[in-house]
Amino acid sequence: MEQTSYQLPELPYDFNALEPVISAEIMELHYTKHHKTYVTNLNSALEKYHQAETKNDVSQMITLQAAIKFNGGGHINHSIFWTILTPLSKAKEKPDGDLAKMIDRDFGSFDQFKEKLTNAAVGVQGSGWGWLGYNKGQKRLEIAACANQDPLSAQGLVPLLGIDVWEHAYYLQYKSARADYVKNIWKIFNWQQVENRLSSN
Ligand code: MN3
Repeated sequence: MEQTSYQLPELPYDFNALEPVISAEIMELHYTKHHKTYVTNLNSALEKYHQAETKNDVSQMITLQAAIKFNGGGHINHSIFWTILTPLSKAKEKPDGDLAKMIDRDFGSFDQFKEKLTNAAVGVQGSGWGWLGYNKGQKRLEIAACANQDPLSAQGLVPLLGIDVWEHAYYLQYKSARADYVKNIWKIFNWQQVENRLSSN
C-alpha cells in the first residue's frame, strides 16, 4: 500500500514580505531548509515505521518514535507559524471579536496576555516555542512553552499562535537578542488567522 507523504505547505507570502521584522534571508532558510528538512525526515521515519510495523518489530517502532515526534512536531509547528504571520502593512495591532473577549477574560487584558506570552517565549531554555493555546475541556485560553519541536497538542492544548524561538528563527538578524525578536514579532501577527483557528475548535 502506498503511503501518503507529507508535503511542505505553500508559504502564503514572499520571503521578503515580513521585512523589516523578519529578514528575507531568515525566511528563505527557515522555510526551504529547516521546515523542508522536518518534512523529509518525517516521511523517512514514517516509512521506516511502516516497515517495522509490517515486520512486527516493536523495538524498532519504539526507536523511531523520537524521530516522528521531533520531525512531525517541526512540520506541525511551522505549518501553523507561517499562517499566523502577515506583512506589517496588513497586520492589526490587536485581535478583535471573540478572541479579544477571551483574552480579556482569561488574562485580564491584552497587555497582560502579551507580557505573559512574551515571557514564556523569551524564557524557553535552549530551543523551543512559546504558545497561545486553547483548552477545549475548560474552554479557556492558556499560555505554554514547549521544548524542541514538541507539539502543543502533547500538553492537551489546541495551538492557536506560536512563537518560534529556535536560533534559526532570528539569529542572522537579531544575533543573541531573542527578546528583541519576540518584541518585534508582535507587529506582524495575523490575528484573523488566530481567530479562525479558535473558532474552528
Ligand atoms: Mn523554526
